[in-house]
Amino acid sequence: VENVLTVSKLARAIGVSESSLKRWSDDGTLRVTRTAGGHRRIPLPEAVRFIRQIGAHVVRPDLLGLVDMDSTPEGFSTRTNPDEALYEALEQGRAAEVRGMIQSLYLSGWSLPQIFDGPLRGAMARLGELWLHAEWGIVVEHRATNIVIQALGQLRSLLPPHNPAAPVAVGSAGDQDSYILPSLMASLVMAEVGFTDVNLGPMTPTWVLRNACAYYRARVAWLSMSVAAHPERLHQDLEALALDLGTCGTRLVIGGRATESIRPAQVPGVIVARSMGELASLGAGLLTQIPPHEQVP
Ligand code: B12
Repeated sequence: VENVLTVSKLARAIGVSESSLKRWSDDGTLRVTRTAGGHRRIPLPEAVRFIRQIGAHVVRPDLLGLVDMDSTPEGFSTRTNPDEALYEALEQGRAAEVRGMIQSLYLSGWSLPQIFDGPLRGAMARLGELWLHAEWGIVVEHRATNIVIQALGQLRSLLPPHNPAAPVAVGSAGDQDSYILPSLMASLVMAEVGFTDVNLGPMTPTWVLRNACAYYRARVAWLSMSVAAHPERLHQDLEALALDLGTCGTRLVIGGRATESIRPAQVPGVIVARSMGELASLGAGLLTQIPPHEQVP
């Protein structure tokens, strides 16, 4: 069911008066829809956009339906460095708290790349050290990965409404690559930039990615590379993929921890990015290059 708010609910959620919200609605800062009877309604993603824009502080997240935010520690999103709290919650498997923390960062104005390249990447890298010292570390990293998947799924419901006419970006991780999070993050980043994102996920052979790009007439393809078990073969695969995608007008962006091991600089037609932040900038740049008649208004 779509989460749609009344003015009174949103006002109480962020601790402002209903009349202020109505003023913001009248000057266009808050975009409302109207019921048949003329009452203002605010879809949750618009409420989220508005909260981020004016820097509002959410005092009653439950009224927005974001109940997990109630389990985040007091003052979490306003701390300059939430890395430690996020790491601890992930390490101890406190799923609701992690989901709430991620929502809280997003609502307080962090961009998706800031969350992904910062606290999330940092926490996962630290968790990755644990198995070297104790077997339990393997439980922790599996559990943490799945908690982050939940958090990312929730984030999607907070993104601005998707325009079905937006150009498509398709992506995956390679056929030997079981890592779920990097491609999932790339997908959300492309969605936030304004693409229709299609994530094929881990263990995807390059020919499958190529077929999907052709089917969707993708403008952009991303390939996440966390594992390069056979760098030579991967290098060749990438060359062939870049060539094929080039002929159908799809730009190929690659990134991930294993990128360097395949000498990407020597593969023509491949754009290398080091972070989700770089992917977002590239994506935004590529969107502006789309011919005006194909652009979404
Ligand atoms: C979770 C995890 C696993 C899980 C994965 C679950 C899953 N299905 O996703 C499981 C348990 C399966 C696993 C298995 C293994 N793992 Co592991 N794993 C991790 C861990 C802890 C987190 C990975 C993760 O999701 N990180 C979060 C992502 C988002 O971070 P990221 O990859 O750095 O991505 C960022 C950038 O690279 C970039 N980026 C990524 N992709 C892309 C794509 C594009 C287009 C762009 C622009 C940018 C970009 O943006 C991201 C955000 O900033 C890492 C630690 C770490 N450093 O990450 C170890 C780690 C990667 N694993 C490691 C190892 C050794 C293994 C195993 C070999 C263990 C074993 N003995 O079996 C196996 C091998 C699996 C395989 N097939 O290769 C080592 C690798 C060491 C090395 N030098 O290669 C690490 C570093 C842990 C460690 N310190 O020892 N692992």
